[in-house]
Amino acid sequence: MERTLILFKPDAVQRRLCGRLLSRFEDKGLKLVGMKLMRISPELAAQHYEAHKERPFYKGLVEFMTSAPVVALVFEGSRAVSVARKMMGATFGFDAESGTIRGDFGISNQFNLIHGSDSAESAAREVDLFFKPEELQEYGVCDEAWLADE
Ligand code: IDP
Ligand code: MG
Repeated sequence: MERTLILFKPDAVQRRLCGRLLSRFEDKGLKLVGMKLMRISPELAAQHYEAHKERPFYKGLVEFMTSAPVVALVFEGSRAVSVARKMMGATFGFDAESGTIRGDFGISNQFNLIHGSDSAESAAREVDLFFKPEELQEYGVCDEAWLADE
């Protein structure tokens, strides 16, 4: 079973979209194992986006991500990382397919509502950055056998 870190970015919280975004993940059958409303510090943003440090958009990205609260979530499920990435859609809202979160709710590039880990390795690193082990829940759900057949 795989885990992935999802962030509902400041624009999603400001636009009151969190409930609708969360519903999509619940509908898909991913299991919520961690969730909190939080403000990202500049230090955490720098760690999280370390790979983009040299990119021209980096400074604006850190300003955006620290500008207002986000919701951090951890979902667990079969192939959770790639399933969540498909649900998010392409990076830029104007480019993302309809039916995806970015494709359905936005048209901007920087303000693209959601972050999702891009590999199992990034997910492990990012879950660790955002959550203490005791903030993650291990529990069974009654329809698990019907949702994960491996
Ligand atoms: P991803 O979020 O789809 O994985 P990345 O390439 O990892 O996309 O970029 C991280 C974040 O940086 C994006 O979600 C977006 O908020 C921002 N970003 C990426 N490219 C640009 C750009 O060209 N202009 C402004 N912001 C960008
Ligand atoms: Mg990325």
